[in-house]
Amino acid sequence: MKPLIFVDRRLPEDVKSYLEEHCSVLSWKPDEKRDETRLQAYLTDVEGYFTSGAMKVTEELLTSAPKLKVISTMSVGYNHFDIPAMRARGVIGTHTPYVLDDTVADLIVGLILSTARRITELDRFIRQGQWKGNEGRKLFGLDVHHRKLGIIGMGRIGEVVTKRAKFGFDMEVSYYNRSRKPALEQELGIEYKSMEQLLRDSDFIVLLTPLTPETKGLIGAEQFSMMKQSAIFINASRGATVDEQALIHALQSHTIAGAGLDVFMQEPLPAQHPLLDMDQVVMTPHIGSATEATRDQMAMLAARNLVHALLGTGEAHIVPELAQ
Ligand code: 8YV
Repeated sequence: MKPLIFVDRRLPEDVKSYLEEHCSVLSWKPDEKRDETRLQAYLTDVEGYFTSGAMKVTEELLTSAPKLKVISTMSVGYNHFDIPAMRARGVIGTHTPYVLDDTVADLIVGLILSTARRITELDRFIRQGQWKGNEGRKLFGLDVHHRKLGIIGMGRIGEVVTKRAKFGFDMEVSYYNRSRKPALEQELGIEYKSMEQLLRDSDFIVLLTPLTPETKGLIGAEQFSMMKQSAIFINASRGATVDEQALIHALQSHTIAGAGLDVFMQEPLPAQHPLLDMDQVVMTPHIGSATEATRDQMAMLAARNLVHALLGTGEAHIVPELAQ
């Protein structure tokens, strides 16, 4: 008998067919109101759950799904998993590494360039009819090429950002990571620095560390105070890795020059948020991996992870904390 699963995302046809070939699939009905109570009702008898970063896997949700064996998230980040609760129940969690690295790296480069060269701000400037000519130095930005890039959290995405930065923009790249990576230092010609040194030296600081209890609020007032006044801070990890109030203060007080942000404490960003008034901030609505090709690959990988982990028929990308 095929295992019963619940899918709470809309999926491409080929991914749907693949899942239906191996599983009995439940999913939201068109126009059905999606809330916790209904979700928990769907999960009552399922062995597999296909989800994404938007849905928190809580103790309560797990309690409502006593037969659950595998949760497959269509995201590389899995801070929405309650790891201890899943471990206690023997529920496997899988995620989608590798397939989104280049796409996220492209967006990070976009945020660096847009912030340094004020692309979105100056786009607004033209649209608002402010371009009269003879602007003098008013529209000048900061160079990206040959500047210093510091990456905090040197995983796979950090590696591809490094390649773009070094070989595309002749940047000098340094990194800080929990564990040092000597082979990568050799291969890419990058330097390991303490977090403090990296913050003090870098023109562009890119935060890429996953959100864990250890990295929550990793960058706060003290860290911003170490950055150059001309520094640009980029966050493409999770909103909660940064103390957002401290970031707002650092921007308002010109402790740093600007920020490029794809992630926020609260998503969607609430109306009247102080970041909305800052021209030196470029924001995107958590779209790091959001291209059609990459999201399709993530969907198929998440589907394979779910089927493989449920049926034991192949490799599944189990999140490291639950893999042992
Ligand atoms: C996902 C993300 O791309 O992959 C991640 O960790 O940051 C998310 O944006 C999104 O949940 C799509 O499923």
